[in-house]
This record gives sequence, C-alpha cells and structure tokens, in this order.
Amino acid sequence: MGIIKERKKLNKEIRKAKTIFLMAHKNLDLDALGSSIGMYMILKRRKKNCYLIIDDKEHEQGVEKVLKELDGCIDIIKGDEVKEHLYPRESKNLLIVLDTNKSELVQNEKVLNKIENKVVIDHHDLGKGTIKNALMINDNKVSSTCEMITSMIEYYDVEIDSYYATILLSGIVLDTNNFTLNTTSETFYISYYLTSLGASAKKVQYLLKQDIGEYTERQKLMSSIETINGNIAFTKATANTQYRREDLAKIADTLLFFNNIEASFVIGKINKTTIGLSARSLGNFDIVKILEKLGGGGDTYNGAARFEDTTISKVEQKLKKLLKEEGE
Ligand SMILES: [Mn+2]
Repeated sequence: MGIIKERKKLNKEIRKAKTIFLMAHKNLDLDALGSSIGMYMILKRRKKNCYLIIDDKEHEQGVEKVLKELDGCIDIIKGDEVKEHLYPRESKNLLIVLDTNKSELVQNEKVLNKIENKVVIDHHDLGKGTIKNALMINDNKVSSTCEMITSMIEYYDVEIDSYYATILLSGIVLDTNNFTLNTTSETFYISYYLTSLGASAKKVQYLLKQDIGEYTERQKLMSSIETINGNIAFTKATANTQYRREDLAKIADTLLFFNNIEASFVIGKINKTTIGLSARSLGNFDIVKILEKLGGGGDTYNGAARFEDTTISKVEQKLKKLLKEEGE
C-alpha cells in the first residue's frame, strides 16, 4: 500500500514542518474533506499548526453537513489568507494536497506557489497538469484518499474520535459507490477498522443522503440509455434541464453497473452556455484518448470534458463519431 511504503518520506516532511496547510480539490466531496480532516487529526496529534484551505463558495449536502457539525473544531481559512498564517521561516511550512494531483483542480492554485514544500496524497492517475516539485504519494489502486489516510491512522494507532471515523468511512463509501467500484480486501479491512473505532454506517447513510428532486432529475437521464459498440453506455439530457457536474458523474457511475458495459458517457447542460460530458471506465476502455480529442481529460476510471456555445446534439455527434472510429 503506497502511503505506508512512503511513510518515512512523508514523516520526514511532516517532522520538518511547523505549520502545515491542507488543501483538496475544488467542489469538495466527502473523500476530499474526509481525508483532509483525517490528516488534520494525525497532524494535531503531532502538535502541528494546521489549517484547512477551503475556497469553495457552495458545498454539496454531505460536505455542508460535516462543515456545520465541525464548526469551530477545525481551523479553516481561504487561500488568500495563507500569507497571514505562514511560519516566518519559509522552509518550515508544508502544503499537503489531498484527493487530486492536478494544479488546476486544487481549491486555490495560487497557494501552490506560496509554499515550497509540498506533498500530494492522492488516488487518481498522474498526467498532464500533475503538480510538480512535490513528494508524490499516489496509488491509483486504492479506492479513495480516505482509505490512504486511514491506513496511516491504523499504522500509527492514532486516536481518533468516532465522528472522524464516520467521515473517513463516508469518503470510502462515496468513492467506491457502496463498495462496488475499486474495492479491494484492503478497502474492506480499513472500513472494518473504522467501524471498530466507532464509525457509524447509519450516520454515513445520513451524510450521503440525496435530494429527491435531484434524484428524479437524474433518473430522467436513465430512460434514454443507448449502447454503442456493445460495451459503451451513453445517455444525454434534454436542453431544458441543467445538471451539476457531480450529477452527470453519478449517472456515468451508475451506467457501469450494466452487463457488458466497460465505459459510459453522459452529456448534459451544466450551465446556460456550457455542456458537460462525464465519462467513466472500468479500466479496460481508454476514455482519456476519446476525451482528449474532445478537449477534455481524465484518468483510467474518470474523466470529463466541457463545451461552450454548442448544442447537446452536436457534442453527441462528435462523441459518437469518435467512439465508432474506436470500435472499427
Ligand atoms: Mn477521491
């Protein structure tokens, strides 16, 4: 397991630092937030000054609930406020980036230049835009960043409150879609471990609860699924509904559950002028190749692209043409 193998290098960075900033990806989800909070707890036990950087203006419901419940327990700052909290000696500051390795995806890209010592802890594939000059702790075989952080907690027997164990578990449940994707024996073991610390499955369910209206909107897309080349599932929204990018991604996740499907593509409007495309793969179909031709990108399992000033059907035509060529 990557993070345990790299623990000495990681510990060296942590030991050197007096003040540590944690930053995950934009549009925080429970894996990003859970792993950040888990890391925060590890660092607090080591008596470090710690700040969690959050610039998102809006949060999805689970994240919103956790942030409300944790109000006051964690030092949260904005990217712009990093300057005020830096330790005077530059080399004594450390930035830990969690649940992404891409510069453009972090909460505040400018922070990357403000702190020289950097560690990235992530489970997504490396690629174009991967943060440079950082200790890279990356394992794309792991279900989630929460799984990585919990491995550290277990290895060092860090005492954590059952509430934090619950948040870490919810990150794993989210990223594995209820233990159906990227789940290994280690994932189950780590989840068992969190449960033994008092993580509550019921509370996880509460954090991951969905909005009925949003669910219904998503189901609409499930009624027009097509298959392409026999192993690719495709669906698209109508032009009069706007979806959040996470919703398109959730539908793409769901499409992978059907027989013979290796990859999925979902198209929908994400704001007035932008069309979003979300793609998923079980790992055998190269979605990145297709997405890059469309101006987007991703990794082995997840990817996306966006299009301005065009229509859903035009994007659909482009995508289908590429997929057909791929199938020939
Ligand atoms: Mn994740």
